[in-house]
Amino acid sequence: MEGGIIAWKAADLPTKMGDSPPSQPENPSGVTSGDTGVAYTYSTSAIDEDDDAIRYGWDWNGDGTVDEWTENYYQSGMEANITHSWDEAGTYYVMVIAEDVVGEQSSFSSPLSVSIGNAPGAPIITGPDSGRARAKYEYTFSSTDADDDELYYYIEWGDGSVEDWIGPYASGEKITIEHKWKTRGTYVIRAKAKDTHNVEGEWGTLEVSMPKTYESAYSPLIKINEWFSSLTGRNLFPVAIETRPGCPDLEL
Ligand SMILES: [Ca+2]
Ligand SMILES: [Ca+2]
Ligand SMILES: [Ca+2]
Repeated sequence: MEGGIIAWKAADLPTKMGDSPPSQPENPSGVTSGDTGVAYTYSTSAIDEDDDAIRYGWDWNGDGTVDEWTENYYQSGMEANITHSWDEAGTYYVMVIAEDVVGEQSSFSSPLSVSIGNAPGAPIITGPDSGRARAKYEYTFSSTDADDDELYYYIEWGDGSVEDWIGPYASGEKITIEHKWKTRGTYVIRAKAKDTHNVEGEWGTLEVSMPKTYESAYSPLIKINEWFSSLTGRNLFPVAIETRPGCPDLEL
């Protein structure tokens, strides 16, 4: 509804007319996750230095254009409530602007992120929780989405490398990815999933420990040891060499 001073006066409400715009409204408060077709209440307030009455313009999709003005004007500083529902699943950024009775507008509030539709679950991560640096291991990731949406995964290996929103994969599908850590240490693998409506789920984690470096049977030191041992029947180095079949990948 178009309002402004005329509607305000027609309603026989007191008018004050200053030329200062209202303050930037308080960041919208209200639910941040919900379902399609359900009406949710959002609130805000702003202050007008001239004590002018204020109406609020709500941008329900974060594109910087007001989609709906409040029907009423509110006293400066008074909380204003409005309800809204979304028809489609997705992540929406809700912002609000204040306009006083003379049409002076504030800037937009900061956005409130609202997820509509079910978020995917935190991915379950399986794979070896300990091993050797420089050996390759396989990890599987899987998340399910209650809406059966297809999913993308964002995976951090804990060493600075990431898989950046790979997918889409079917909900519940197990995806397998190889990784190797270059240096010894303890790492936390973290993964989150988002659905095709950009609704993100929580992080899943798995801590892995790579306490030793994988040594190859072809390591130069081992070759020298073998040569020495073949000549003398003794080891040159007091080493316990383990080779791990299935981990043939080497960086020497
Ligand atoms: Ca004003
Ligand atoms: Ca808009
Ligand atoms: Ca979903």
